Amino acid sequence: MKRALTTGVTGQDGSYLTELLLSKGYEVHGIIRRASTFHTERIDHLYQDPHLRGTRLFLHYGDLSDSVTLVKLLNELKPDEIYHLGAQSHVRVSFDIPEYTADINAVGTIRILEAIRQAGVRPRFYQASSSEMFGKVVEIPQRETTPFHPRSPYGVSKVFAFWATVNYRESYGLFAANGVLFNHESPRRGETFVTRKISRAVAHIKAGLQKKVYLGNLEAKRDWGYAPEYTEAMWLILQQDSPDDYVIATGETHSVQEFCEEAFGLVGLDWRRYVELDQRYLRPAEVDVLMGDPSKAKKRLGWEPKVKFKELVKIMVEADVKALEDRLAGKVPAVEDERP
Ligand code: NAP
Ligand code: G4F
Repeated sequence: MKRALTTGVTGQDGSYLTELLLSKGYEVHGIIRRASTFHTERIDHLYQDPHLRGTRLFLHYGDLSDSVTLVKLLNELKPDEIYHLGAQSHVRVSFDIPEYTADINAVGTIRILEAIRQAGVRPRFYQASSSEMFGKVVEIPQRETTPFHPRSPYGVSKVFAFWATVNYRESYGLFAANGVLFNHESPRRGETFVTRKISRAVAHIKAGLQKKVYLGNLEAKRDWGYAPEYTEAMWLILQQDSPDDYVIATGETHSVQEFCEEAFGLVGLDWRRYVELDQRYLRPAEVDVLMGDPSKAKKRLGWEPKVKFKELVKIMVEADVKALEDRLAGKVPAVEDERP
């Protein structure tokens, strides 16, 4: 039985990846941060499964700021594969907390890579790199050879982590690989990312519980894919004969406004009546357009996206409408969606 260690196990991608690895027979160990409230709702269905609990899914307290624990866990667990997904992953927030973002995303990656060396283990290592590294893009579509020009502390931190991964591969012969993933979404997407903010707002507005949704730049364009398919790509990247870096994307790009049109349209509403601009959601520097070229992943990994834009919006809106209906049926009070 293969053993995987995952950082960011409580996040969107961590939860889908854990499902995938368990379905493939892996023993999965996840690192979670201590919090004052529960924050494992994305993996509770797995952790509470009586067939898995304490047998194939294990959670360990740790933090990417704490190298001692990382070394200790690697020594104890000796994993075959490490999926490094943990990060301060919000681009807008990275302008507010740049030092923390750099510490967790950039130095945190070095901490894990060094922990691997110090523990004397040879796991395969996956780094969750990001299309944000392309930033002010010099070509469309972006591919593995496109130069980076990050536009946020988050993007800068991910460029550091990308090159740290390449450097440990070249310096120490580690099987260390980057997945350069373009935006990927799902009903488990964090509520402050734009797609989920819109799909939740559509559900609340349709139910008469919210009047408006306040957004920033509607003209930004993103290459949005479906998260469960992207975690499959992560796994494939670590199953190759040799480590390499791959762009994972749909090859399409759509604006935030198009997302609004499609999402409100699905419930018969005109988005223009409900979407308002709030300057607070604008960024000091914006990434105007992202569109990836996944042809290397198709050729080498046999990976191809199946869910495209319209189906993705439908999956997310339908999930939020249903989740709200279920909550209301259970008489759980709905919460107005206006978080930073
Ligand atoms: P997410 O939902 O925000 O999850 C982030 C995870 O990192 C959470 O489990 C979080 O734990 C954990 N984390 C944050 N700070 C930590 C710390 N100091 N120590 C340990 N763990 C910490 O992000 P995601 O969308 O699943 O993305 C996964 C990874 O892919 C991230 O590295 C992200 O930057 C990268 N990425 C994402 C996309 C995308 O479109 N989703 C695209 C490209 C790259 P808590 O639950 O405790 O907060
Ligand atoms: O949903 P977003 O916050 O995602 P963003 O900034 O593209 O970052 C996500 O994708 C990256 C991959 O490229 C990941 F690496 C990263 O971890 C994260 O998962 O914003 C998308 C676009 C931006 O242009 C933003 O300015 O939507 C625009 N936007 C407009 N109004 C908004 C809003 N973004 C947010 N979060 N909230 C708004 O109200």
